[in-house]
Amino acid sequence: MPRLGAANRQHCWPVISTRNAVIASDAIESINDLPALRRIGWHSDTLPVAEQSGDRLCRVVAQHRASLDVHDGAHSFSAKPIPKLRHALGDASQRPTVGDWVWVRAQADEWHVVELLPRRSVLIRGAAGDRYGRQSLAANVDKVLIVFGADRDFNLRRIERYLTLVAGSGATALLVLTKIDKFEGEQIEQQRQALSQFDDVPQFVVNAKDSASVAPLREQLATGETAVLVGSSGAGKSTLTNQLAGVDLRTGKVRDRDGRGRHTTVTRQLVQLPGGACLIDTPGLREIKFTGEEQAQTALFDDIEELAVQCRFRDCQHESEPGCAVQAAVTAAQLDPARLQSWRKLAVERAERQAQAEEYARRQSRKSASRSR
Ligand SMILES: Nc1nc2c(ncn2[C@@H]2O[C@H](COP(=O)(O)OP(=O)(O)OP(=O)(O)O)[C@@H](O)[C@H]2O)c(=O)[nH]1
Ligand SMILES: [Mg+2]
Ligand SMILES: [Zn+2]
Repeated sequence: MPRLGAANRQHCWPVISTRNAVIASDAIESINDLPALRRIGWHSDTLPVAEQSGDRLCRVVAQHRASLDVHDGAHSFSAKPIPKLRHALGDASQRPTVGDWVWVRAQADEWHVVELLPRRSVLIRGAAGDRYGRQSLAANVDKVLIVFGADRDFNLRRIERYLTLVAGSGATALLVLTKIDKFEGEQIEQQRQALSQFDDVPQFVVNAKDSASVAPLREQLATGETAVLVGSSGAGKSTLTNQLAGVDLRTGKVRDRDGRGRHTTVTRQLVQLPGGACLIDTPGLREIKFTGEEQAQTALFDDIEELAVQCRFRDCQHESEPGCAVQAAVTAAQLDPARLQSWRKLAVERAERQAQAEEYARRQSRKSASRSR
């Protein structure tokens, strides 16, 4: 059996290489231990049955190019996904990602990730680039914390994009405005007001560097829950992780010129909070691309959708049709035209991605049909 690292009691688990670690005396007993696994976010009162004795149920806690760091409730160690999981169906979102539950098996003197368990929730975005592709950002998460700074990072349209992405994930969104200590109260108040359009999404306004300021956010992260932080580079995700978890992840300066971060975090990583929740820090996203599978937004634009059903024509495009309730609201200054524009743009984009996804699926099935001929 490959060697295991000694049990790690810290909240942030430095991963022990399989090559030069020591065998922990409790390594065997700790295997598939329900209470231990519940402490790292396992949600059920029972455990699935292992295919082979010795298989270890683990959670993926970090993702590297060719390997994963996994945790079995007592130890963190490195394991390699078997080829089937590395190239899963050509769809990258089906490969194990941080937060996933996997079966890990000892083979020769290495640990291998042999199976991916079904996900309770997963945050997926369209992969960067033109080709149709999907990338999962985090799996089995309860909450997605959308983090943005009160500086030039503040952008309502971008928040709408994140909310759209989260809507299809099975997790709940929270908004976290950071860096409020750097700006006048008046500016923060304006931003708060602007955020009131997302009034059904819980909101937190914080100085990520100040423990008292993040206390209300900390209360949201209950024992056994998993949350993931997403947002642009420089938004303060790692600063928040450090504050909430009491760890010391690298954080980076933001460029004065344009307020952009420097992509300091490069790997996704799950850490445990003292309160018993798990938190996943992620690298800043350059692009929020849809997969086409996001659910049509009901809550995000419910004001517009409520108006739309009042239009005279069922197929009203809300442009210049007579009896258009949406245009009437814009004229009466009850609806921000930028929001209307955004609603349209997101719908068009989702439809385009959906068409791309269908085309991709057709091509894949043609390919597999010709292979089986
Ligand atoms: N004053 C103040 N500075 C903050 C706050 N949040 C983050 N910062 C600073 O903003 C910079 C970027 O923070 P990070 O935590 O590295 O940002 P990140 O979102 O992890 O960025 P990437 O890892 O690049 O995606 C650092 O210099 C932080 O100290 C805040 O609430 N107040
Ligand atoms: Mg970071
Ligand atoms: Zn209309």
